[in-house]
Amino acid sequence: MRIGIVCYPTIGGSGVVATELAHGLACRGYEVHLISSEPPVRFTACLPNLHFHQVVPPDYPVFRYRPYESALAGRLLRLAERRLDLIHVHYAIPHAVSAYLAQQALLSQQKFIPFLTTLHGTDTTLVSQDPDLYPVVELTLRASSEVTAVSEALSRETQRRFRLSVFPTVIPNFVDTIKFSPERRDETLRAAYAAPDEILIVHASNFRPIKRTALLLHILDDLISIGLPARLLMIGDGPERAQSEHLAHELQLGDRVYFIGSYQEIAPLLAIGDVFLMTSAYESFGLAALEAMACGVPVVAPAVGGLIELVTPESGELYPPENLTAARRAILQVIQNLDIYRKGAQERAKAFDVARIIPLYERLYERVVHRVG
Ligand code: GMT
Repeated sequence: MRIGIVCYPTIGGSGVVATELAHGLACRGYEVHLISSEPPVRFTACLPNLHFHQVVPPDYPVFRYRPYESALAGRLLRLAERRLDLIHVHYAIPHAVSAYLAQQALLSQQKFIPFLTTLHGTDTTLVSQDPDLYPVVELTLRASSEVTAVSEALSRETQRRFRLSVFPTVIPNFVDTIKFSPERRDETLRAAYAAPDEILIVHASNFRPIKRTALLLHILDDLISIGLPARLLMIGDGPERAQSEHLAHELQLGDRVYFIGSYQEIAPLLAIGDVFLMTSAYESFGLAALEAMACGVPVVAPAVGGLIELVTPESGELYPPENLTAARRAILQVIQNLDIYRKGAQERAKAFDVARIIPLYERLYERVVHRVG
């Protein structure tokens, strides 16, 4: 089967899932075409049947914005004419629109190319709430041969908002438990950030407003004020990083917090943590939390969205969103029983191993292609 996978290249779970999926499918022998505006962060080409296609829309003085959707649609059409059996888009906006356009253009040649849409959260819960975008997303979700969501919570929420003929099929995020494992822990690396008797809290995100990164610093401040020798390692970059760094300065956190930016190889950084901390207002799944768990790092996170499905009482603690006292209690609970939670986290992550989840997509592809054929 020849599969076209469309995604964002930027730091963020949807691009990571799409890229790892493309890689996993290529390893299983499929011909995979990964299509994006630039090579996605985790993309490392090394398989002859995994092809990357960069879409660079032309510029012209008349354009205020480059016409990415149209260029992507044209590229999908050209690929579909010769080299694709189906298109799988990650993140509805604008990828599903481009896939739909390519599909319509092919229909005029009496050919049909099915497309699947995987929702990653903010595409249906936030962005598509714009009154201009809503009807377009609705149209493309209805035109998709299959719609998948990365958690039950997202599937329910999408259904509540769009009333599709069936609920989106749930296929959760996944992790390679060989690449992400406690064995990636390097004591020398850890010693660079924390002494053996200190608690190293780790966070990784794209610092978007939805991540509420300021709250992480307030939690750290709170822990220090009760005498806990804690440090915070902030991995990633994004719009609220500068603000967070400023807040850390105002709270006089000094070398208790490190902002280290983005890294392609994140597993060793996650693996040195004692707790993975999140403060998001919403997470459709929480891929970074899953990757930390696979490294044997328990998660403390707000009880929102897909995090409620991911974090079990054995693998971490959930707290009511924005309740910082509850977050502090949750961290203390975890660090007092660290060995038990470590094992629980690693065990829980195995349920989402790449080897279990990719076959769910394969089955879906088979169903779609046979329906067409
Ligand atoms: O979290 C982000 O801002 C990035 C976003 C994305 O679309 O790349 O992540 C979303 O998709 C991930 C992969 O499915 C999920 O693990 C994240 O929970 C989800 N983020 C949100 O829902 C905020």
